Amino acid sequence: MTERTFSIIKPDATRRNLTGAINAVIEGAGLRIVAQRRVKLTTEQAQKFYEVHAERPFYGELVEQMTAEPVVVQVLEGDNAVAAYREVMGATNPKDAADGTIRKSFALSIGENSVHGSDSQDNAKIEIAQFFTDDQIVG
Ligand code: IDP
Repeated sequence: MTERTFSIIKPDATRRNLTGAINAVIEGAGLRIVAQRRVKLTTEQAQKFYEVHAERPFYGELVEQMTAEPVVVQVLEGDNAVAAYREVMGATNPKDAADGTIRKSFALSIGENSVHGSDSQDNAKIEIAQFFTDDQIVG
């Protein structure tokens, strides 16, 4: 089933000029980049995006990391895109990530782990709507 998911190429990756390398892995996995924009998140945007983690000890550090440098926000489209992207991203902690995944190849640590991907179709819709209007997504 064709669906869409939301992706962020995080500051640790944009800082190291890895946008193209990560996009090559995304496209190699059969996902199409149907919207993409480079943006510097405000503290308010990052806090809102990660508000489910507001009570976690790493929340402050996470918001700081996500606002330190520009990010690339994306909409990805493909068969079972949510699950397909989670698989190619790899585990949250790069030490646990499988070979060939984005996090295994590029992540620096559990916090600076190079990419975000929605964890459900419902969250994908919510996250996409935070950054893109329907007419900005060209499938
Ligand atoms: P996910 O990005 O694989 O879905 P989540 O558990 O939803 O993982 O966590 C969101 C983000 O919070 C992670 O991608 C990572 O950047 C950060 N994070 C998660 N756990 C830790 C931690 O234990 N220390 C520091 N940062 C963390």
